[in-house]
Amino acid sequence: MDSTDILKQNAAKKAIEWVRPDEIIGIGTGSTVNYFIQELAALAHDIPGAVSSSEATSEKLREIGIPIVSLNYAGEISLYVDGADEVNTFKHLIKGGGGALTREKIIAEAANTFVCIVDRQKVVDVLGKFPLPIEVIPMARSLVARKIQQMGGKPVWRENFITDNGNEILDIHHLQIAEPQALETALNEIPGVVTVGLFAHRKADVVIVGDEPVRVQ
Ligand code: ABF
Repeated sequence: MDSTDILKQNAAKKAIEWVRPDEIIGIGTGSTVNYFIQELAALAHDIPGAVSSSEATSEKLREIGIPIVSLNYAGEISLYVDGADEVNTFKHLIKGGGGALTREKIIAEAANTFVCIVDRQKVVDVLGKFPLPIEVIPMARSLVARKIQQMGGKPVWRENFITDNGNEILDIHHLQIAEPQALETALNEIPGVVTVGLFAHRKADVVIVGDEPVRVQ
């Protein structure tokens, strides 16, 4: 295991402190979350079910004996644990590097507490070095790309990638996101945009940074 993986695992271990028995939990996707699922295995008998953000996560949860439930069945959930691609000190996030941003944003919105687990390399002063993913309706891809160019971004089509919802992704380079909430609102107003990978309006409530020692923000 390399040193970044150790940091991810440390963050994942800490997040277990937020898990309460007998409550349905929301679980995201990615390598950091995979460490969280490993830790969750010891508590699986106390967890009635999980809302999952991807097929990959669902498979791992089934392996440890946690049933998958739909969000429509679960309603409001108390806890959502997920990773991110970048995090700032205000707990605003860039997510969607793995392409599952729409489900992730829906589950985050439904959760009372969103605990984000990252290694220290994901923490930045200003969001935007990591290209911002935007899920778009396929017929609107060029339109959305032109609008984003006018806003100063450089959209790159994630070719040969279709989301779980049948849509496409533009990754926006060259953004210095000084005002994350305002940018999220502006991007959401472009027709054809399904989900913006900026989580500023529904930001994380808690950020656990895998560091030496682990930091909770
Ligand atoms: C998901 O997984 C995404 O929002 C984000 O793109 C990614 C983080 O993955 P990892 O933990 O592997 O860096 O949470």
